[in-house]
Amino acid sequence: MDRQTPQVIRLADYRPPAFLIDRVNLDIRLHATKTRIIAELHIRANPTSSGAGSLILDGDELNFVTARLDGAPLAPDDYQATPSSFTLRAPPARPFKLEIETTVDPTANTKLMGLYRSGGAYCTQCEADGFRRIAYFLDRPDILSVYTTRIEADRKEAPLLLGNGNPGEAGVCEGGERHYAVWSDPWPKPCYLFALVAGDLASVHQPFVTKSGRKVTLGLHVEKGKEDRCGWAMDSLVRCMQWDERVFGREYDLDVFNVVAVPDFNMGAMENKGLNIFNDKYVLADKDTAADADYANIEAIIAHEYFHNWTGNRITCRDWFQLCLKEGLTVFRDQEFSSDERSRPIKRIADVIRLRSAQFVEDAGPLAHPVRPSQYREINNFYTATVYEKGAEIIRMLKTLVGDDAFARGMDLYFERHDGEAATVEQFIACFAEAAGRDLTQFFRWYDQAGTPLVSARGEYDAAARTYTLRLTQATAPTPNQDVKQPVVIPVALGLVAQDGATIEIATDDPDYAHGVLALTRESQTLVVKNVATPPIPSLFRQFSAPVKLEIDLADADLVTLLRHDTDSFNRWQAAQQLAIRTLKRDVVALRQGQTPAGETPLADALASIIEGEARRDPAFAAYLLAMPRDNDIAREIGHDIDPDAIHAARSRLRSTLAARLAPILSGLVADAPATNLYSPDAASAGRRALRHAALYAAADVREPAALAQVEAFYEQADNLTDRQAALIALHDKPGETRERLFEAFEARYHTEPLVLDKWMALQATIPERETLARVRRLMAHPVFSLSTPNRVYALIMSFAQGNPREFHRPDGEGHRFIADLILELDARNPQVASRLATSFRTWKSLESGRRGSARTQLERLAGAGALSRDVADIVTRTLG
Ligand code: B3K
Ligand code: ZN
Repeated sequence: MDRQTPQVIRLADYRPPAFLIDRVNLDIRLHATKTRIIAELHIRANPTSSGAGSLILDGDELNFVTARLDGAPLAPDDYQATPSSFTLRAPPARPFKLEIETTVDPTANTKLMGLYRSGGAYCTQCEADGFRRIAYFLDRPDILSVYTTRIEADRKEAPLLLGNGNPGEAGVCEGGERHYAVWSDPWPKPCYLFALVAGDLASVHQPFVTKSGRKVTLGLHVEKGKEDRCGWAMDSLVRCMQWDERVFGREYDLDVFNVVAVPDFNMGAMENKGLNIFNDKYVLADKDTAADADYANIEAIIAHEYFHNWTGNRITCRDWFQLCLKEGLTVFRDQEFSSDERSRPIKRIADVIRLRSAQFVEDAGPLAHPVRPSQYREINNFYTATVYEKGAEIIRMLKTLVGDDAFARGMDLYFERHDGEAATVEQFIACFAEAAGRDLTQFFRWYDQAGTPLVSARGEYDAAARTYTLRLTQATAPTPNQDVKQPVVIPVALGLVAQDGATIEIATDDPDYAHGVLALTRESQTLVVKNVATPPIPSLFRQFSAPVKLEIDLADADLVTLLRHDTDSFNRWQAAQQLAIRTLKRDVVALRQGQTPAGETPLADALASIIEGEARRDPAFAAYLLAMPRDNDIAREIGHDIDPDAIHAARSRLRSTLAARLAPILSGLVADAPATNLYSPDAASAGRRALRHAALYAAADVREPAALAQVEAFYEQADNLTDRQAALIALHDKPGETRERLFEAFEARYHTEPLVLDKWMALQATIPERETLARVRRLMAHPVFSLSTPNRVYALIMSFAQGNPREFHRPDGEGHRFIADLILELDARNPQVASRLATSFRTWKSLESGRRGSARTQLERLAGAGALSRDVADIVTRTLG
């Protein structure tokens, strides 16, 4: 196969497997460079599929040793084995047992897919197609098998042996140096959920009793010496297990649940049955090494992986096109858990910021794809914000449209009907159509159609008739391979606010309106509201009821009214953002015409008048009101002809304007210094810290020596990482001695903590200054940095490429060249990490022409480079478009 144009796999070509594998018995003898795997596969022809023919198993970089059929060695003519496949030419018609022995080298495995080593331990990652790097198999999610795994290893090197399912027999091997453990998983599962861990790790255990009385031992396994950083993850695990019982009626189904933290991991974590494997960044936490955001992430990701036990594991995906079936739904579930545990309004704002910054950008560029793609070249490139975050938004809209009760009935039906199956999105949606008694055909377009719909709204008030007429239209721009778009079903949660801030009741005969939500199903629709006594201000998409862009012509004064009085907290925050974006857009235009931007904004007075009250009412919300759109957000809102320098200058100007107006009001909040030794990671405490940090950030902008000294004092008094990091953030774009001194102090304090130095590197990589590229190059030589550890690459290199638009898109093209060089270097080592880095070019078409040219040069250079991985080749080809 030509590596530059990998083969396209299409949803339309799906066929049920010709063979089934009911049982898998694995015997894995771990060795640093030559691990031996004997896989005993119990195979039969699939009765629902016609014409079996030869059996072709997938492999990837496997060393074949021997094969036996029903206990007898195979003759050379009976089979063919290569590193990437095993073919049994004439499989028996009756069920048969195929034993194949292979060897792999886990130490040489730098791709971190299949069996590899991390921090001295052995671990695995099989999703999406890593199991074939361990054993020849039908590596597709619709092959469900019951697994037994015997793991054997050196006793000293790996005293702890973990597998899927429940622990069974264990003992010492002959000679006494090696030992083994047998693990049995009673639940049929696809091979992407297979896992093993073997190593010398520290373990923390806790008992858990499910609501029906099953006794479960929860285990957390981490690098030795880190056991006292497991408390938060364990607490989160217990809470999410109870929540899933309460809210979705889902109970755990094994005797043990193990979570292992490893330092080398391509993404966040993996939901292997009964044995979740995590990037250690999402497990370890104490007040000195994890920030508030880390605590929130750990809670969410522990829950996400645990929730997969039902949405993903008990019910899995028929094929990889259905990825959103488990991912979108599980993200929705973890978002709901965090909302219930923390603050629903704050969680919604955080999730929408993330959706817009990752998914809207993806959906507006060359990598746009439907939530359920219809084709792919490399499935690992489809673990995207679209599949995950937009996938979750679709579930949220479904709940809004059918109502809470029908949604709950639909979920119950789905669990009952499809337990133990590999399902499709159609089957999932059918459960809700049935539960709600509703035709969801049009709703299904959300899965098939890429692009963010643009909703335009125009309101008209008729004083004589006392009616308010709202005209809404929807349109979705063409995306790759999809020129024509159909209207989708858009739930518009809305309210009307009077000029004095009072709520106006909505009285309408419109059949598409119910309980505060208008279902916009056509290209254009009109809602007529009666008995409206004064001209209203529409508050649309409350709680961000649909993943769309809204275009509405509101006066600044109307936005200020919404900011002050809307009963919907999301739209209050949205009004502040909108006011900021207006100012920023205007100032970017001025700057590009060589004028000095005004910087003035109605937002300053509006915030000044409410911020003290908000700070008392909900500090976390006040902090969000004060947080201005970041450079990338502004670029996304402008959308074309992007000049990152002008955007940064406009933002700096707005920041100064707001700081000058608000710093005096906020100064009391910084002075109100944190009491020592009282750190608590709960959401309310984190919210109070976030507000104090917003105040510190504003204070730092005033920039007198006294202001800088205040930040430094704050750093020195801090008793936790969150506060220390906030001081660095406040000074991060304030060149000078104070900044460098704080960065040095931070490094000295944390030189033995790579995960904390990741934050230190990420902050430096995002300094919006021309010297940053040189700084990043210097940091690559820092003892903690390594291109082999994904966390280090994400912290330093990815932060530069995706969090520092001024420097990545330098006018001299050096930022683009630097990242392209690294993509090539990383690709040889770890294609998944390289391909994630390559997505940094996805906004290139929206840049102004000079920068666009240098991005194109580098993309073409990458496209022309020989021996690219399928992962990077796919991203580069699609990005060039
Ligand atoms: N299911 C895994 C992601 C696997 C990524 C494969 N490239 C983690 C998660 O979404 O829970
Ligand atoms: Zn997931």
